[in-house]
Amino acid sequence: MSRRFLVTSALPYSNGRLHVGHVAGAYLPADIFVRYLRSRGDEVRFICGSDDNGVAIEISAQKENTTPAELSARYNRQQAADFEGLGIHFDIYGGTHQPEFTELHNRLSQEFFRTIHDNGHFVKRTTEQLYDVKAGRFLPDRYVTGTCYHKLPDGTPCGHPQALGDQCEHCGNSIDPLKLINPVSIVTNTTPEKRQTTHWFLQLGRFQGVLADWFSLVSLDWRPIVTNFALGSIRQGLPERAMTRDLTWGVPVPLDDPDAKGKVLYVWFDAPIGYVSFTAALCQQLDGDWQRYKDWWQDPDCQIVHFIGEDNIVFHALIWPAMLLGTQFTAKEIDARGSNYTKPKEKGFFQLPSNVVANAFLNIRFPGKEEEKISKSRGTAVWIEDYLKSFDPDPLRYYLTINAPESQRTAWSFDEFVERNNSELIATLGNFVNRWQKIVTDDFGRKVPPFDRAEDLEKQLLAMIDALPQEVADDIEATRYKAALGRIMEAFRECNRYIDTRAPWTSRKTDAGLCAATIHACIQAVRTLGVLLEPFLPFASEKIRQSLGVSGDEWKWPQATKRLAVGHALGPVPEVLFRKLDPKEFTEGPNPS
Ligand code: B3M
Ligand code: ZN
Repeated sequence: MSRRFLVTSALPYSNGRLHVGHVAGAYLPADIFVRYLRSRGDEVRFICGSDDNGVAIEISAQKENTTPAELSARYNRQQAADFEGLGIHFDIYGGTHQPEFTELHNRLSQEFFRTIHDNGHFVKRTTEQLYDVKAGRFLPDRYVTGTCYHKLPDGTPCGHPQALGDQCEHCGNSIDPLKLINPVSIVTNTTPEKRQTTHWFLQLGRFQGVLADWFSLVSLDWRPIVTNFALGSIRQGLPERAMTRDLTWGVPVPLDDPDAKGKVLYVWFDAPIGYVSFTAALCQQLDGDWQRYKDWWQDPDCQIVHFIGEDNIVFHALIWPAMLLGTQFTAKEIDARGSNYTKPKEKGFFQLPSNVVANAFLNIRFPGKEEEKISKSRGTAVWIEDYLKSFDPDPLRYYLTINAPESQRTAWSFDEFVERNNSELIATLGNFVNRWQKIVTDDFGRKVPPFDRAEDLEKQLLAMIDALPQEVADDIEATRYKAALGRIMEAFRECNRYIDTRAPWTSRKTDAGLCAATIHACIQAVRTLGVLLEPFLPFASEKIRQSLGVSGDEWKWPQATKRLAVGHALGPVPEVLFRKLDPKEFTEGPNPS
């Protein structure tokens, strides 16, 4: 039975290049999931694009002495190329302020804002904000840094000296810039003063009960890193949050109100709507009707899955669901529900996500150094653009999956990357695919040999292989990508032990029938494993497919255990699947962007 999925990856800010930490967090796991769904025959739309609005882009443009439009167009193109190079194929790569997308994006974002506004979920408030006298402007969130005022779970102060005006990277809490200790304007490096300005505040507290009830329904299937954070925040109480900003770069506030003049939507208000507006743009391309986005977003039969990094949990698991509920219900209706969530059964309402899959951060370890955080400014990163100049995508996909920060931080280590490439991809996986190639060519003319002489050992091997597609699928469905790939690699180890035992290079002279059955079993094992590898290592999987002479249509999950018939003509001996790496290739140290 085919299912329908809308899968999104967090929209990268278009003010920087992508590094391995981004890829490990929100993009590679999503690509694995999408490739798996497609292989199964499910219907999927895979959506991404750049997050172009907001302060971060404005600040970077100022630093690079250019305009936000130029800066974001440049990085948007670079990011799209990086993803393609890694084999991460989105159905659309939009951008919230790219010329082809702005009109639809602004229209949908403004519609969201107006609907939520008319449903009574905002309170308009004049409050004090930090104002940079020297620059003559208000300082929204990210224009301010200072010392974090939050407490850590053990009750001690966080005290992180470089907390940003919207979020503290150390304790993960969101920040009210007015509460920062010793605030500093990043525009002029001066101490800002407080002045009055008017904004629209989303009343998140109103949604607490409904959100908690929703979590009690879904959270069993979600990663604890997400549910623990979300439920913890709900327990503490969700504070109201301003959804407008004193900025010019962004989506204009769509209200006929003099106080709205010169203001834009908060970037975290319009960014998740980018998922919707890019879906609409894709529907325009595919169906000639952008309104068809509703088939994906407002249909209870479609599952929406967001892939994100751990710092985005609050936005995807709490604020975004509150926004979605706010388009459907008035404030009174939410109040009347108390803490009772029911999934709408009929079409026409925005669906809450079926899953929000977050990964922890990836740290980095340079040879001979301590593990440290990936940092753009310190240059402690592996940039995708640089990586792809010298290396193939599959080894990176492999390492970032087998070492994925699924439940806690892990680190990219150069030595381990090389070691795993050489001992796992080459010595285990590639080796098994290659070991019997010469025999099948020389003795069997590259045709699948007979299986008549098979004994228990062959049957056991293939029984193990036959059970794999379901086991790997169960892991993938439960967002355990690392375990899924680990299982496939364990099967390759088992296959190597099998062929060691059978030693067809000997039996070809002593027992041609058993040799034939051995090679037959190896071919069928690789046929199955090759299909299961596709979501993880699509490039190697494709080479394996060609070497087996199997068509693309037959290279799908449901056919994974369909045997290749005796006499089936294999394709040519596969090209080298993985190149041996030398640790010396990675002697370089930090490389600032
Ligand atoms: N632009 C990525 C980040 O926080 C942020 C994601 C938006 S997803 C709607 O680094
Ligand atoms: Zn903090």
